[in-house]
Amino acid sequence: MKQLLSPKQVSRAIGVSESSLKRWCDKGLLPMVRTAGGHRRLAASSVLSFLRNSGHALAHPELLGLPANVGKSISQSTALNSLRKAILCGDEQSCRQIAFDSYLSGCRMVQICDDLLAPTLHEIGHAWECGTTEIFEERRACEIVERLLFELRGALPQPSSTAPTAIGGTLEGDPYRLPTAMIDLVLREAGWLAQSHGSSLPCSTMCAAIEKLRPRVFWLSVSVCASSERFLDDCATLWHAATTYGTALVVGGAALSGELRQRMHYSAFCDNLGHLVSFATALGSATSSPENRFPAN
Ligand code: B12
Repeated sequence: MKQLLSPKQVSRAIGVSESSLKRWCDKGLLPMVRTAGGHRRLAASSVLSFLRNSGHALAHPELLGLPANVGKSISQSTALNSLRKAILCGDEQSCRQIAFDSYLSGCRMVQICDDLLAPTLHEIGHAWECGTTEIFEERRACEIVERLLFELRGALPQPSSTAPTAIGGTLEGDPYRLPTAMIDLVLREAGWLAQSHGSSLPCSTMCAAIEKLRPRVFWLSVSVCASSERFLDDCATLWHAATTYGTALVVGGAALSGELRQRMHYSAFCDNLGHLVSFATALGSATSSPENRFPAN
């Protein structure tokens, strides 16, 4: 998606006159920035946010760098059914359209991840288990979702440099990249300076990241756990680093059984990304004043 747009491009994309657009800008409905040369520019993320809030149609989405048919209102059940079909046949453009239509229809990123992308991937996993889906279809679906997450991230405004920070990823031996990329996306939407460090990270480098970056939150996504003992050792090391630097350790993922959790320390466990966002929002407001930090017990 194009990041900065001229008033002319935006007015043509929305299908209104440049003077109407400037009026919206003057009323503060659409924030504008000026380039070093004094030219007016609009951030694509602000334009999308204006369209979401106003329900205004999009006449030429391609001028914003979006697929040509984006901008139709779509219900969640239609989105889910259409995404299932599109992703299985590798129709990436339709997947992109469904994701952006959902976003423009008012769906939050957290709903897109928890209620649209995750169930679609769960189904693909089930179909693979039953032998009705080929491995290549599963891998292709993952590649598509990874690219979509990256593009959806580009649709969000840049977080403020004073926003609380969150980092995270998966431990060595856990190759699952999508949950951690989704966490990055939903925390950014919630106004956090979030950055996924990806998958298969040695525990020592996670601790080094906590020490160097001093995040408010470190998330650990756990989709597989080959050795419980090694995993629990790593978790104890991570917990020690987190408490040393006043970082909240948030854990989640399909492989985190109740049995494992009973033997670990963490600040919060969440079943889904909606829970994570609620926790982060409470933590973010509780720690907005510097003297009110999360206690490191
Ligand atoms: C894609 C995929 C892979 C890909 C991943 C590629 C990638 N780039 O990520 C690869 C190819 C690596 C893979 C490999 C294997 N896979 Co696989 N895989 C999947 C699949 C289809 C989707 C996984 C996914 O991304 N889901 C989407 C995420 C977003 O959903 P989620 O994990 O449930 O996460 C949600 C919540 O748990 C939560 N959450 C997750 N993490 C966190 C973290 C925090 C902090 C919080 C708050 C919340 C949270 O929020 C998310 C959104 O709601 C699943 C099916 C499934 N049920 O998920 C099988 C699945 C997990 N795989 C399975 C299997 C068997 C394997 C293999 C053993 C296959 C093989 N024989 O080689 C290997 C094992 C790899 C290994 N080293 O361990 C089985 C696991 C069965 C089991 N119970 O153990 C599943 C369930 C498929 C199935 N139905 O049989 N797989």
